Amino acid sequence: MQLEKLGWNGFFASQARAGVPARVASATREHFLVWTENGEVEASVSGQVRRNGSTWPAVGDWVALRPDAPVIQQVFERRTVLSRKHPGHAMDEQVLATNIDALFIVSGLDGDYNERRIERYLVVARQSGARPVILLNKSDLAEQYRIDVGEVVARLRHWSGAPVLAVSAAAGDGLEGLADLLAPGETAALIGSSGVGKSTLVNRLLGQSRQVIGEVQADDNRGRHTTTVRSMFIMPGGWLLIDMPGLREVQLWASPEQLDASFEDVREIAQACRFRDCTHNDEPGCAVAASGLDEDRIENYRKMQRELDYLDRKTDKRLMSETRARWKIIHKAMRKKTKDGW
Ligand SMILES: Nc1nc2c(ncn2[C@@H]2O[C@H](COP(=O)(O)OP(=O)(O)OP(=O)(O)O)[C@@H](O)[C@H]2O)c(=O)[nH]1
Ligand SMILES: [Mg+2]
Ligand SMILES: [Zn+2]
Repeated sequence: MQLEKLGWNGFFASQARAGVPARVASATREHFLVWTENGEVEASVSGQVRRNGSTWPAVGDWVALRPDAPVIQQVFERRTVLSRKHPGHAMDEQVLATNIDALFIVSGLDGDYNERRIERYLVVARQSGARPVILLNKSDLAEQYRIDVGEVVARLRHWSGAPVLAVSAAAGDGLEGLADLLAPGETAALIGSSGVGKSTLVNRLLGQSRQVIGEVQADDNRGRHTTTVRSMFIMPGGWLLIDMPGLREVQLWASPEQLDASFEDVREIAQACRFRDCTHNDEPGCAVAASGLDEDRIENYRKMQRELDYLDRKTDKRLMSETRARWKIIHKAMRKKTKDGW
């Protein structure tokens, strides 16, 4: 397997010192399957990487293996990082996947459909450096749940600025446009709640049953967390796709400024607020409150604003500034990329 087909490029080549380059294709806490030029091997993590408290490998990472044994001795600097705040009380970052170019935000057009959740995932995507794509799966069920697909697609396109596709992984509908969004060697990841059909999508795109599929509960259309390992697959078009376990909660790991990129409409209107530092929480002369924008969307913006302000106050400043430095690198790289063309 040529490394370029796995996403290898100059950014990683320039970091290569000793050892055998490999990409982490699947990761649990301690077990890693990595892909090298010579195929797939199981790898462990060297004592040195452990002791240094250096970056712990995640799915998508480029690493160097010891020449004599499948032991990860270096984790390369990442181009993009998909992460969230660690679930629970810890004020830590949890890395979900790395070096992804696109993030597929998957929702089911059924009883579990929730636009506020999509807004949240969009912030996660923007923070990661990957381009968001919204996938509305189970289009075959929309009518039964009285969801007007055309209306939903138009609204999401309007406020997300991202490509929005209504698809049915089960029936194989609407998937033609999907492959066009990725170039060969690029990597995408699937994010969404349990039961939205992420693994069904992987199997459908591969044309074979590689991932186990789970039933959803009849009352709330939620899944039972069937997928438990993050793993990467090579798609027929030559791009790579990471299937991930469904998330129960998505707390943000971002700076307060990061939020605004996902709420340009709210931001634009906010310029007319009487007070420059208006938080759009009942202040006099608040233009956002008076705008007629979807009240739920504004409330979700406020909620995430409070969440990020809290995170900003509580987080170890050193840690956060490291994360910010990384964002700067990512955004610089993105601007360059946009200039050069994708
Ligand atoms: N009607 C319909 N059902 C679908 C579609 N896609 C997936 N499903 C069903 O949704 C259920 C959950 O599918 P999975 O692919 O296991 O969902 P997942 O997102 O991978 O779930 P986790 O691994 O638990 O995160 C299964 O019963 C699938 O058959 C679709 O397009 N239409
Ligand atoms: Mg799954
Ligand atoms: Zn205001």
